[in-house]
Amino acid sequence: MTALLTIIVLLLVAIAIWQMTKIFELSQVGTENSQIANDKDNKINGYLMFGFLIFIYLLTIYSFWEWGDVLLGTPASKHGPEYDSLMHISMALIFFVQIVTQALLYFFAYKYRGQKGKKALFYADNDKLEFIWTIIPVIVLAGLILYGLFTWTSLMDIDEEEGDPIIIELYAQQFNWKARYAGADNVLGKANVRLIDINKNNVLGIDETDPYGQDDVVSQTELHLPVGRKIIFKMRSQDVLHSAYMPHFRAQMNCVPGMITQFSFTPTITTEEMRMDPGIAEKVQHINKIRAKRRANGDDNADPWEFDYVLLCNKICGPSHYNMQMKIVVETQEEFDAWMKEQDTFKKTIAAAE
Ligand SMILES: [Cu+2]
Repeated sequence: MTALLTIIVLLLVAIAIWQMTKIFELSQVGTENSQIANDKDNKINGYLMFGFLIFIYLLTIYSFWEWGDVLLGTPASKHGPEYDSLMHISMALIFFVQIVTQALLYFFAYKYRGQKGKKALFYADNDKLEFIWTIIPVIVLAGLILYGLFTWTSLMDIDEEEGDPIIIELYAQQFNWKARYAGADNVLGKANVRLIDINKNNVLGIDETDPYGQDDVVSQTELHLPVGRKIIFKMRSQDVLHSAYMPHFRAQMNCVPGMITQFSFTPTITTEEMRMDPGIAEKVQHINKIRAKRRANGDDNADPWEFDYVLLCNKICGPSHYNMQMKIVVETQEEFDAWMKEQDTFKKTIAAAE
């Protein structure tokens, strides 16, 4: 019964809508009701084109004004400024081209809007014009690619013989990082995922028989780096694709299961010094203001925050990817040596477990 009533009600509503549209149509008699755009319609669309141009320009300016401070601040590695100039030049070029081409696009859409009696000009081709708009992008892009390649070669400084580097392994797994220092001999012992033995605390699968591995030091919580020393990172992954991302040092490299990837940089600013950086100080202040408010409301994540460098994962590797991180401490060589002294070597860890 209810179903029948519902159907009847729906039917009546449909009839009412149909009747109302009929009345609306009748009331339109006498006004122009053509589907073909007239000069007035075209003019409105022409102005709307201009309106959209202004909208995207304003949106760009607003985005920079509102979120400009979340861009990466002072680079903390030797190659950082070089990397930043490549980024800035590329972005400046993109913005310049985008501002000019968008303005031309919408200006011409307005200028050549439809008008009664106006006919499009048939213009087959123009070799000179085509040459110009081909050769300019070719030169600019080739220059940019060459500049990028030179920068890349200069950044990928993984020569172990030069500059007295420290070799550190970054080991990625769902969802944490571990760091392995090569020890006094500065050579990492062989390691394989099959040799992982949790009972012996051999979390990285270091080969117990390899003499190079005996003095290796594994850190599961913090990555300590001495300032001014070249560091060569060797990345491994236990399970899926991860990416070691250290934004303050302008460093990122994928961690691929079954192979070792490399990256190197020289940290130039200690954690203590970076905390004094005006950009960082401002960020910390801003976050602590938010945290103070949370504290007042009794929410969690409300403790005052202090800046630390961080190693993040930059490949979406699973549900806890967002929190896959490790604190990085950049300190003086003396502080680094003192920290290293407190760490257990692999040999000691194994002996303790047995
Ligand atoms: Cu990951």
